[in-house]
Amino acid sequence: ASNGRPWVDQDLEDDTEVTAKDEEEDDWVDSNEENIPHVPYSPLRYPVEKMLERSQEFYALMNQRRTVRFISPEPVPRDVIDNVIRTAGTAPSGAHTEPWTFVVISDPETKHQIRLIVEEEEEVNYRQRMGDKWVRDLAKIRTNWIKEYLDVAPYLILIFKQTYGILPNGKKKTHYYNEISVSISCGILLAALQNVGLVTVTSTPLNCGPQLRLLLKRPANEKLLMLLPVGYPSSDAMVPDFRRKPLEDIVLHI
Ligand code: IYR
Repeated sequence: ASNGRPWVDQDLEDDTEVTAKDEEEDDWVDSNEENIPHVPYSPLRYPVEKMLERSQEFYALMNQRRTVRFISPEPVPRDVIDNVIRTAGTAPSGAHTEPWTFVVISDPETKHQIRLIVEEEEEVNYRQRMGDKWVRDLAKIRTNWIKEYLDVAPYLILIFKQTYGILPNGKKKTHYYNEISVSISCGILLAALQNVGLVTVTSTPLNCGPQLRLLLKRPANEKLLMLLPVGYPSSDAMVPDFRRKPLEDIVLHI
């Protein structure tokens, strides 16, 4: 299916990619930015001691991150959310196309509409689509299709990947590696949330993308990649007592 689109890695391909047929249709343009200047770059360099200390501290911070499904309704400053999304927008992207849209929902009615869509689909997911093995594999996490956090969290951030760009003149622009680019951006977003003491659940609601896209009036080139409810953890939040693999089990030095 990726014939003629060498930037689509077959291992990463899914049915939300632009198809070869879409491409034939019309109106694709080349970048006309070949004259962008190149400028010197010399960021701060740390002494080795400082590097060690910073690497240890950042690891300690990130190692505290947990997926939390119990989110407090307490308000979170909008400026913090803006900065977290600015940070996510620093991710690298294929040919610097920045193929992401972050939709931030605080409106209670819209959050509730999202909850209704997600719970209806998730009930079918758990009862039918996922199958017995998947549901058994999830038992240890104690989840089900009821997602209270979708009403309760002060913000829902829906991250869309732009499968192609649309220029002001209506022409289409290729968004190389859009899925991995937006996924990296989501990872940076998770780190930025952790950095300010907020929590989330990295949810990828199965079969909800099209309905949520329509609810939020997003264009057809945008596909839902992730839905993050964001807030402070509630005071009685619980998480499974998971352990992480030790370094020896995840690294190979050659
Ligand atoms: N999307 C469902 C099911 C689910 C799937 C996986 I894989 C998880 O790690 C957790 C949940 C839900 O959100 O409940």
